[in-house]
Amino acid sequence: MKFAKDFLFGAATASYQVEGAWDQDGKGKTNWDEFTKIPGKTFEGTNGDVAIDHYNRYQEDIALMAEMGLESYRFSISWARIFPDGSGRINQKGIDFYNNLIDECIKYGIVPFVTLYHWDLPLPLEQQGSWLNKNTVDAYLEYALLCFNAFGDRVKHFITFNETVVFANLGYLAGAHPPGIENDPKKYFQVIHNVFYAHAQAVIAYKKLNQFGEIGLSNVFSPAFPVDESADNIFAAMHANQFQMNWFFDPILLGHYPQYVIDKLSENNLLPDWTEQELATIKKAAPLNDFMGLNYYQPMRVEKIKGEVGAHINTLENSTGSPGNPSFDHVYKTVKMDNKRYTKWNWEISPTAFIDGLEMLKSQYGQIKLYITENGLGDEDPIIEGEVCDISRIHFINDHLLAVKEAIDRGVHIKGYYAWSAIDLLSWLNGYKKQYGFIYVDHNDNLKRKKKASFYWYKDVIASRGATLK
Ligand code: BGP
Repeated sequence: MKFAKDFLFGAATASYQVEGAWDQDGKGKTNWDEFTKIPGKTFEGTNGDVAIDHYNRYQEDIALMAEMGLESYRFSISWARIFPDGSGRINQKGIDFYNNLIDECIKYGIVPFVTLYHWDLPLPLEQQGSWLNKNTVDAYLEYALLCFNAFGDRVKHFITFNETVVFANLGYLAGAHPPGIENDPKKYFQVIHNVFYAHAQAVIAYKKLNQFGEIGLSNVFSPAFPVDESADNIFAAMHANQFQMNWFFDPILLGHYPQYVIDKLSENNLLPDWTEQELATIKKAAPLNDFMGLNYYQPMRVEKIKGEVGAHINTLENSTGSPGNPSFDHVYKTVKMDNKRYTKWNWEISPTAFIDGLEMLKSQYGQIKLYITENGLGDEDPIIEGEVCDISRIHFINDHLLAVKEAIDRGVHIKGYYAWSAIDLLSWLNGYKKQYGFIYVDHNDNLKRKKKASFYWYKDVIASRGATLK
């Protein structure tokens, strides 16, 4: 039971969730710097002003990752460190920071896996309409090109965007992320299209540079399954997969949007404003896209709505993923089931659904190259006699890594696994009490780092290439 030598064992973070230093060395403000200051938007008003101060402590953090044997570190670049105004003026100190971070990884033989956009948008762009404004697409291309040119000699894996569905959904349907707009499906679909157009242009631009690296995008992977085998619920799952999966995977991998969703959107006057040239660019980029990143936490169990739609639950704890809400078009709702296991935040734990979903993906898209770019357990870790005993996390990652291996054995082409997260960090809406890391950060003691039980466990998994998984 060993993973291939070129399979990457990694772990991930994102700039806003770890860096802190929100105004240090010329960084511009971002949408999240503002949004988290609005009362009631985050758990106890937590924000990333300091986060875990990775900006100033990255050397210590990378040394710990190296000690764990991490083969690859997925992190994101904060656009506003490099372009404080979103475009135009360049802040050299921002470039220096990422050069140092990349060099530090390479010093230990850790492969840097870089996300260009993990939700923190320079504030001036947010104020000018965010992803609804096509100028943001142009600014993104300028930023992406700078990153390719500045870092592409050492970075051979670029992710253009992280989880479009999440920032579009929470930003324009649930109102829980910036810009905090509720129930506006027209804008929601427009944002997604603009982001995919930006992705396509970035992929084409990257390939022109001949840097001989890989480029792709990370999507949420939350395959939908019917709660039972009734025809209504099988239909509900098909509908959910079309809107939540195909709408996000088809344009990247096949170069066009799924006809089923296009038809539904045009019936309801919700089609994005797109041009033939934009659609042609998306088509042209698809075969150049090297991989798809999958962020898998849980599947969806869905049921067709009959009669009463029911209220939309929008608490901080559940707006990021626990079941119970109707789809925006009121066709189906996600359901918490009695016979399934859930985390403390009501996210289902299901390695089996992971395998089934991967099979589903293979049957639709063939043997595309995949990386699991996020997977992990959000928990409040027990501390016993001073030791962080995150045994539940060990079980979670163990079982999901076994699922990855099983999928590989069944012919799914997976080249790496990134646990979320390398180190405890800020959960966007749920503060610091929702932990994911292999390394604990003590917020009562000067952000001191401490290795958890899972740190030693993952170290053994990596060293044995998975042979120690049970
Ligand atoms: C993903 C995001 C990550 C991370 C993770 C856990 O959607 O890409 O940035 O936050 O979810 O989410 P949460 O912190 O809400 O538990």
